[in-house]
Amino acid sequence: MNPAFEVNFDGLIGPSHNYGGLSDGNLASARNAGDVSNPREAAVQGLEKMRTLVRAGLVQGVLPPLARPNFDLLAAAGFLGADAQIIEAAARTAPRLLKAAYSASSMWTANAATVSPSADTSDGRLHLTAANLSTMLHRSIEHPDTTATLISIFAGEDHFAVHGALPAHGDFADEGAANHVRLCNEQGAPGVELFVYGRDDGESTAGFPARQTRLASESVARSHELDLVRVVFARQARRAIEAGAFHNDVVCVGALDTLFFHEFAFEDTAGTLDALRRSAQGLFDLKPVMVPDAEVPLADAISSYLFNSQLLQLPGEDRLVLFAPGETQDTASTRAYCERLVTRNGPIGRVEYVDVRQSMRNGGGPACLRLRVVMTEDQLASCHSGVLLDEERIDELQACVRATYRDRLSPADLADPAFADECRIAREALLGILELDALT
Ligand code: SUG
Repeated sequence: MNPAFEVNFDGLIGPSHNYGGLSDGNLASARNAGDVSNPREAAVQGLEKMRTLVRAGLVQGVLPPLARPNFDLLAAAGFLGADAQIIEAAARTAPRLLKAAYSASSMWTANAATVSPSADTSDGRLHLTAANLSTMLHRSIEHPDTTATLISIFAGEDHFAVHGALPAHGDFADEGAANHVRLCNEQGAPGVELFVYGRDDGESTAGFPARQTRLASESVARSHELDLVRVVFARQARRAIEAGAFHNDVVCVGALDTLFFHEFAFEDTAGTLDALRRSAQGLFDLKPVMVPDAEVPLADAISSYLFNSQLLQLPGEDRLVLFAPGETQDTASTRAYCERLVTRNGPIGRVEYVDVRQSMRNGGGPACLRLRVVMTEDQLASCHSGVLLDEERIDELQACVRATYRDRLSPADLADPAFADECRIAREALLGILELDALT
C-alpha cells in the first residue's frame, strides 16, 4: 500500500461575496437575501480556518476565486459592448442575472468536483470530475473555469485524471463531493465510496430541488474506474431536502471508518448501512454514529450545520476531531449533543468550533468550503505547489485581501461598473501569490 493523506483544498472567498438570495432550497441564502455582506471579513475568516488546520499539522491547499463578473454569461444574454456598458445595462434590465454573474459561489469547493483517490481507481490515478452544478444558474457557470483550475493544479496525466463536467442537463445534475463520502481504514488503502443522490434522471419532484441524480453519481463512479463492489448509491431523504438539506453534506459527514449522520439523512437508513457494511467487507468495520431526531431535531441540524463540519484525523490524537461551525455552539440542542458525543467512547473525541459566519449566511459551512483530495507523496510532489499553504502564505493572502477587498457590499452595489475592476485587480493579486498567473 502506498501511504496517502487527506489534503483539504479550501475555496478562497472572492471579492464579490454577497447575499444574492439565488439558491432555492437553501434556507440561509433565502433568509439573508439582500443583506449587506463583508467580503473582506469572509475571506479572512476562511483563511483563518485554513490556518487552524495548518497549525494542527495538516496539509492545506487553496483554490482561487473564479473571475467575476462572468462576462460570458452576460454576453450569452445579449449584453454586449464595453464592460461598463454591459454592467449598466444588465443592472437596469436583468439585475438577477447580474447577481448570478457576480456570485462568489465557487468558494464552496465541496461542490467543485468529485474526487476518487488512486487507491480506489483501476488505473491507479487520482480522478477528479468537475461538477456541472446544473440546478442553479449562478453555479452552472462555474465548471469550465473550475476544470481549468483543476488542470493547472493537478497537472500530469501520469498521476491525475481531470474530467470535465457531465452534460449540462437536469438528468445529469451533479453537485460534486457534497454528495459523496469516502470511507476507509487508512487513507492509502482501498475504500468504499458512498454517492448520495436526491432523484432519478427523468424524475421530477415537487418542492425544493433535488440537485443530484443517480445517473450523475453512477456516471462519475464509472468514469473514475471504481470497483463497483466498493461503491454504494444511496437516496437522500426527501424529508431532509424539504427541510433545507440541499446537499447531503448538510446532514452527513464521514471520515476513515466513521459515518456521522442524522437519523433522517437517508431515505432508507438501514439499507444504506447494510450496503456500506457489505462493500466494506475485508477492508474495515463501519462505525456509524447516527444522531437521533429526538436529540437534534432536523431543523436544528440544518440551521446549525452540525453535520457540515470537517471530521479530521489530527496528528497525535487517537480519535477524530469535529471542526464545527460556531452556529453549532450557539444552538442549544447541537451544543448539548456535542458535549455528550465526546464523553462517549465513540470515534469522535473532540469538537472545535470555527467562525465562518459570512459564508454560513449563504448556506456554506466549514465542510462546504473545502474539497478533500487524498494524495500520495508522489502526487503531492507533482501538483502545483503554489496553492499549498504555510502560515507565511496565509499572511500574504490575508494582507492582499485587506488591501483589495471591500468590507461592505450590498447586491445593489453590483451595478457600479468600477466594482468589476476592483474584483479583477484583487483576483490578479491573489493569483500572483498562488503562482497561478496563467489563470488571469
Ligand atoms: O449552492 N449557496 C451555496 C451553498 C453551497 C454549500 N455547499 C455545500 N453544502 N457543500 C449553494 O446553495 C448562495 C448564493 C446566493 O444566494 O447569492 C449559494 O449559492
